[in-house]
Amino acid sequence: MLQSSMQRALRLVWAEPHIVEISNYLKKKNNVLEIEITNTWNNRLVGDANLPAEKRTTNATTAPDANAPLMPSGLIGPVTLQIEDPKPYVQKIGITVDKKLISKPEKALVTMKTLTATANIHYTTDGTTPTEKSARYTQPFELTDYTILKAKAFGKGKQPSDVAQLEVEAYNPKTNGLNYEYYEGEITSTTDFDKLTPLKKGKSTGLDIAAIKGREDHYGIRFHGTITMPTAGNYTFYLLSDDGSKLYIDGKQIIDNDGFHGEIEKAGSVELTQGKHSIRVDYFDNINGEALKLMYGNGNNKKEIPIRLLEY
Ligand SMILES: [Ca+2]
Ligand SMILES: [Ca+2]
Repeated sequence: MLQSSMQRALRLVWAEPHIVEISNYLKKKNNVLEIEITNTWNNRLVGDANLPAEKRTTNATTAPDANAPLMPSGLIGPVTLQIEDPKPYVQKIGITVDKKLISKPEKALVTMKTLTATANIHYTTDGTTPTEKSARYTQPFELTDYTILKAKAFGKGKQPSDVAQLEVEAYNPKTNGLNYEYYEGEITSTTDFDKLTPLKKGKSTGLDIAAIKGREDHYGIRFHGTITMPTAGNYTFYLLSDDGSKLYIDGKQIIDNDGFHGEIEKAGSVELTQGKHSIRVDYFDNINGEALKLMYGNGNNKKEIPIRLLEY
């Protein structure tokens, strides 16, 4: 006899196979399963034959006598809990792309794959979670602009895969990037720029000092343009440089990482509205190594500023 923790008798089993389905009786935690074993009715009759008539609980017309041997009884084997496998998951999707940064009008070729051969992959390009109603992936396709790809695979009799995600960056080289002025001299602070005349001016894809510098040491670059904030919020900027640098947004100094030093990162926060803001980064290298990197974050994320947000 099996009993659940609610003290409900589940079933009496006395013939093979000794299996009881208990799924419908289980609650989430702390189930107590008790198994009570009774003796065989043959042994009961032998036992009763040894008792005075008024104490017997059985009444049989033919019964073994009091000296008949008892039959083996009790738990006849180990008790096991059989747990069926839950529905298997569709294998996760691999998304690959031939380029993660598109310089328009370049295109990126996207390929998706799951090892569950019978599953269908569905995807979105607007950041929403894919459903079986989303576009179905049938063959590699091209992207022409910034895209957040999300894909999920669905298979018959299986649970859908996890969502796979990939971000492809894109920028227009005609409009995205920063203007620069390039200086040379014995520079030990970005304030020295005011005393110098730029040797050249131009447009740069981001803060690309290697593409601009005319010599290994003793030069400075002023980058400027606009940055478009996708949403309003409190943004933290992180400016890393060797040697000195400063960040200005809307004409206001946000980070002072100026001076003659090796690679150092400094941070500064600012409340920004959605839309365009002027941005300026002053940077110089005195001697030895050089480095310049600007990252930003809103909350816990910290990433490089996408070029598509910067304009000349
Ligand atoms: Ca150098
Ligand atoms: Ca240096």
